[in-house]
Amino acid sequence: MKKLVRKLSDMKDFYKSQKEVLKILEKRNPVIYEVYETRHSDKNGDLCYTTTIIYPGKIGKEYFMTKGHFHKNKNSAEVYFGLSGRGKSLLMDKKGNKKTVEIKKDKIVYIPPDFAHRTVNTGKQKLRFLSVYPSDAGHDYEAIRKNGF
Ligand code: PAN
Ligand code: ZN
Repeated sequence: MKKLVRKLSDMKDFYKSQKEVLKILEKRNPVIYEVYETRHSDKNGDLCYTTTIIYPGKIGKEYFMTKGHFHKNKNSAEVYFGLSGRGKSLLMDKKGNKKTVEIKKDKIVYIPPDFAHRTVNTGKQKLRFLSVYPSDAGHDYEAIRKNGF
């Protein structure tokens, strides 16, 4: 299993208020989320699964959230399964059509192929969810970093 920690300094561009980001970074560098990934191989047909933990909190008016990405391989769908906490998954296709889906304990969120996805912790507790996706899906963060949701 691989552990990834995303602190505010790792994702400053992803937040709207740069003023707020810099103000917080002057004093501290909070952990926004952690990802625990299990990958058996990168082969087509194999699956990857991860647990994401998003901490509660806000940067200005925006809640703590994941960076968000499209899958590089456009044919790759994904399933999220809520473990604890409360939040929203934001989905968006290449034409800009958007959908917001609630995520909480025991709730399944289906992410269709070629939909960007970001998850936001709107609650007071940690938001934890499991995700399952093709091992060769790949992650493309650039479009979201530049244009947001
Ligand atoms: C998830 C995400 C995870 C972190 O496993 O990768 O929640 O979000 P970011 O990758 O946007 O930082 C997933 O959607 N995998 O494909
Ligand atoms: Zn994904």
